[in-house]
Amino acid sequence: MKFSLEGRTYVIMGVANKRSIAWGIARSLHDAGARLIFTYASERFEKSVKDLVDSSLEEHNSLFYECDVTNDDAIDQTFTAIKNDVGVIHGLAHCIAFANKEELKGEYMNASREGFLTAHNISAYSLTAVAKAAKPLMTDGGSIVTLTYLGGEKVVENYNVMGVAKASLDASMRYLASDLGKYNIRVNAISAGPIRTLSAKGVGDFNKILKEIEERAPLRRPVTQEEVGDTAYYLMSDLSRGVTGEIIHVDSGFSIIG
Ligand code: NDP
Ligand code: N5H
Repeated sequence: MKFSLEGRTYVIMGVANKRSIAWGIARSLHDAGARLIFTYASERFEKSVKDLVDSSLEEHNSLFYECDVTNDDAIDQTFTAIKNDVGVIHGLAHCIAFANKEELKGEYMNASREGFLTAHNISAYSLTAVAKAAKPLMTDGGSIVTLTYLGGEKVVENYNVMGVAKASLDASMRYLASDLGKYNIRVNAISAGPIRTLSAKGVGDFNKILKEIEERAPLRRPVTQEEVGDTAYYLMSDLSRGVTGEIIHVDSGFSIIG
């Protein structure tokens, strides 16, 4: 394979279950021969992530670490442990977001200060915090990929405070790309179309959202975790060596429709 990822190690943050976008990324990178390091928010997810990896990825030599991105000490400890255990990493996939459920309906104007700060803390600041912690491990250069959504660029019903947090995430991605380019570390975002994951469960009217994609998106169908995974593979590989500070829409073309 011309762009094999054999001999390379990638940190995947945000696998909750087999429907997670992070899991689509993990499988694409694994298929290209990469070694994977998984992080999860708390110990209670350790077994389910390990079981998923053991039962689904052939001949893996993955490693697992707990990392709650709201905690600076936890981030430091995680990346110190990764440095001690593997030394160098070649990329990181940040697939983490959270907002309180009550913020994801009605009018944005009603966002509480606490809800606003929680969404920004977990969904936007965390990229900057983990990029800073990962940088010393990327001594061969690297690629950082985050997951964003159209609601950060345009107003999307019910997305509310998450849209404002994604706008902050998108801008953080560009500033990080500017800071880290001199170390040959690239930073990009994938803007995914709606995918039914645990996070998407119970928020908004997902069937209505998917119906609109089927009727109006150029490709007339929703995207899959695999399609997002393959774009992450492109961004992690040398195929994308000239690309940084970019948002790639993997959304069946929906974002171009007015
Ligand atoms: P998942 O529910 O599968 O993943 C969300 C992840 O966020 C979970 O693994 C969760 O970890 C993690 N997380 C939440 N809080 C924390 C924390 N404090 N520390 C560490 N991890 C945390 O959903 P998706 O795969 O859909 O979401 C992944 C990304 O994709 C998000 O950024 C989302 O905004 C984005 N996205 C999703 C779209 C969709 O339609 N699904 C569309 C566009 C973008 P845990 O389970 O361990 O709590
Ligand atoms: C316009 C829409 C639909 C309405 C808004 C959805 C926003 C979703 C994003 C956040 C991340 C969802 C979220 O935080 C859910 C939590 O309040 C409750 N869920 C949990 O706590 C579960 C158990 C854990 C695993 O979830 C997290 N996140 O930790 C947007 C959709 C069309 C697209 C979409 C779903 C975008 C997106 O950013 O995820």
